[in-house]
Amino acid sequence: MAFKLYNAPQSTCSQRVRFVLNAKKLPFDEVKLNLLEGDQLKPDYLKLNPNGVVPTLDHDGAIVTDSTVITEYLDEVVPENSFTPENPVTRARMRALMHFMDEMPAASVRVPTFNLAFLPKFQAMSREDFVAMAESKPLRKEFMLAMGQTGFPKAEMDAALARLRRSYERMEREIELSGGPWLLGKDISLADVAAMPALVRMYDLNYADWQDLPRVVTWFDNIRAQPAFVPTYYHGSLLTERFPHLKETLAARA
Ligand SMILES: N[C@@H](CCC(=O)N[C@@H](CS)C(=O)NCC(=O)O)C(=O)O
Repeated sequence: MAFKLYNAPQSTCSQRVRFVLNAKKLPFDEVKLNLLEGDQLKPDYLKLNPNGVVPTLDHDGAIVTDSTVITEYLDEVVPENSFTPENPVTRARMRALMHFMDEMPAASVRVPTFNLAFLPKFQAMSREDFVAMAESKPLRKEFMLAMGQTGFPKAEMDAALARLRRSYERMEREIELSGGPWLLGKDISLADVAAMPALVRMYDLNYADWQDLPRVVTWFDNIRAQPAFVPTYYHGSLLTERFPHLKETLAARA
């Protein structure tokens, strides 16, 4: 059984898949795409993933896309160290939470990420090059054009931060309801994995706005203490490791 993962070190969606592969101790070849250089938009890659995003998993030649789908797929083909509850009702709750994570924290985190980390790269481009790059993105064209070369305005940034805050509050309630320490109770599940990268990203950006939510604080400590965490977040996976300018931006904000 051979796994090849097309991904990017700093990509939050990729981090979900790396975590599950590492937790299951599955060796995998990693193809690292440079998203800022547009590797994800090259014709050969678009044949694998027409959305022009990472991650994409190649399992013995079978192509699987979309991070939450990939993590469920991995749990099906390698059920050992399962992340999926056996009870169908709990399993449905897990899937509903995975959808929530995609719609709320995972989507919202893009605004601070692009504004704080990636913007200088786009500002250095000519207007023509920037628009051509934005227009070539199958999924994110409008997102890129809305950001433009000046970044998302304050109202957009505030809205993203508010959506993130509501996501942490929802997590706090879910952990309380299930008895914790994980979202669905005593066992870690794919819902926790789906949530993880957004919180790690916001922590890295010095916006860990959940310190008054004790269950989320413990959840965050617990997920970072998982053996799969360190190999998943190898050097270069955090934005502050990859973009030296960020340290100054974040210090100026403090
Ligand atoms: N729903 C997709 C979203 C994938 C996604 O947005 N990937 C980002 C990195 S986390 C990407 O490849 N972005 C490339 C781009 O914006 O051009 C998934 O979960 O796999």
